[in-house]
Amino acid sequence: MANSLRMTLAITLFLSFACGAASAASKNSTPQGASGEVAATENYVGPTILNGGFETWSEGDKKAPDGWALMGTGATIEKKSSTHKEGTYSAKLRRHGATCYLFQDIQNAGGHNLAFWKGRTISYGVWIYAGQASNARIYCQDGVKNIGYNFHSGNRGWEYVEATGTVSNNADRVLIILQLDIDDTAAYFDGVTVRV
Ligand SMILES: [Ca+2]
Repeated sequence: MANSLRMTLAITLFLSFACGAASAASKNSTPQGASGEVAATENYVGPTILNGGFETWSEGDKKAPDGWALMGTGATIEKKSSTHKEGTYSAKLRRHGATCYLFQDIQNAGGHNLAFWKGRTISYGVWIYAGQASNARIYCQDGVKNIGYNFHSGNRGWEYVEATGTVSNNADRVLIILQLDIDDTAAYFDGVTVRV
């Protein structure tokens, strides 16, 4: 009986050690999938926004790009290659009579959910080309409040406009919003990023 007990203990200890070693190995490596994508690990956050570079327009060149929604009476959106900052295309947003918005709820981007974002401080930004000050901006709305914003200076050039904020603990959305406020103008947007 005593020998049997000792054997069971030895096997248990061996298994715990082996599992611990395997666990430690997985934490310290970044395994590559067949497609070359980095598999999820403890420290890997994954994509935080979809089509942030406005390269994909499955619905057409004058419909909201994939992952994004357009809102605002009279607003137009257009895929543009003539003026872009990254990749091949940008999104040209034009206001006509009412404040307009191009927005994306990023709560499920990269397989995340609201729990991932709540209480998390994020930095987000976008390249904007605009010709009027205090008109084109980026901000984040979490259903409780706006968490940060920033405007383009209006200098008729590309500027990286960014802001930082902390998502509310009772947030019910995480909207990244590109907006044209006040005047009927147009602006180009490209390369939206969200860092956590
Ligand atoms: Ca682009």
